[in-house]
Amino acid sequence: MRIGIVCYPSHGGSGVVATELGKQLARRGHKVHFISYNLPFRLDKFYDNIYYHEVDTPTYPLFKYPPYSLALTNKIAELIRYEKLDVIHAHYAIPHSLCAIIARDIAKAPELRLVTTLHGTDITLVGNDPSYRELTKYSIEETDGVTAVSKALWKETIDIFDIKKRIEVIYNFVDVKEYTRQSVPEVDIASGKKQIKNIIHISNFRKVKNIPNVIKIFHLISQEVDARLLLVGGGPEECVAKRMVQQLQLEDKVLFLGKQDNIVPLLSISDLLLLPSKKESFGLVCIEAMACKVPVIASNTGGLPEVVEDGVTGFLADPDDYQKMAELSLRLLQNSGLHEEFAERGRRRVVEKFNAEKIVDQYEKYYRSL
Ligand code: GMT
Repeated sequence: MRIGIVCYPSHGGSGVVATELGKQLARRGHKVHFISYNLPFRLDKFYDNIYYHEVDTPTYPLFKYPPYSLALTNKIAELIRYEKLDVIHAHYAIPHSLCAIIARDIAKAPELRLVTTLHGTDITLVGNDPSYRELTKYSIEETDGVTAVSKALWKETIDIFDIKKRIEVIYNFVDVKEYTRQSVPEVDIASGKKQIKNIIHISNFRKVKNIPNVIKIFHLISQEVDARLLLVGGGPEECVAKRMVQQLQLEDKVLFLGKQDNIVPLLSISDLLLLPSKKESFGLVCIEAMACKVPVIASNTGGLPEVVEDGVTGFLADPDDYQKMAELSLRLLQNSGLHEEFAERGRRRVVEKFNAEKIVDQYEKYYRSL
């Protein structure tokens, strides 16, 4: 098939899933065309069967805001004609889905199939805002196929937008050959003491990630065990985190590592992942961690209970209950046997349920069914 993938190129779950899906489809012989305003960060080298089309948004003094959505629509229409695409897969409803719908009309290609994958914030935060609500509902109803990354997101979408259309749940995935625990001797040495516990949090540091509770959980953990906190990623709540770290005098124990392209080495030296998000449709980082044998302490919201089995591959608690999350963390950190069981089961669960091979089969089958 000739497949166009429209996605956000930056660090963030939806862009990562879109890029990894494109890479896997290209490996299977499909021609994959990425359309975005920047090269997706995971397209780090030349891949056979992958093409990248950059959207340029010319501006003019009259335009208060650069009209990216229009430039994107134009680019998609051009590609539909020139590359004779069979499928356009839009990741994130706003504005990608609508741009693809209009582009199909412009290119007069009714046989082209449009697929939208809903990732979470496009529905629960952005799409639900009255300024975008009508548009989001229309996009969902007018694309040929819609998928959601968890049952929780599927249900939320139907409830919020009163959608009658069938929405297929296709879970996120990782390449389990790439995401596997590695030996990272140079980082182990840098930690000075091997027995120190590494607690990791990886996110875009938005409010929804509940960053203050990451720090509070770690603060309680660090009173009982020798530990340090690795904070990976960056965003608006970073300054909140820095202030709390200072107030709690944790400067020696918390490392702000910024955005990282390759997180496997960091996960490989980690003992626990914290994700106390207020909302989370899936939590891609949980399967990345579990694949690297890192148990997860997360909140019991959204799609997280579908990803992390409570008491089996990690523990779940109310996002506000940081004390319970700290207690559960310590239960794993202070019992190496239990920790190992959770770590092994986490890896097994990802291999069985969230494995790229299996999930990409589902997407391929879904395209063909349309
Ligand atoms: O985590 C974020 O806020 C970024 C956001 C995105 O659009 O990249 O993530 C959403 O999509 C990911 C990939 O499907 C999911 O793993 C995240 O759970 C989801 N984020 C939220 O629902 C808050």
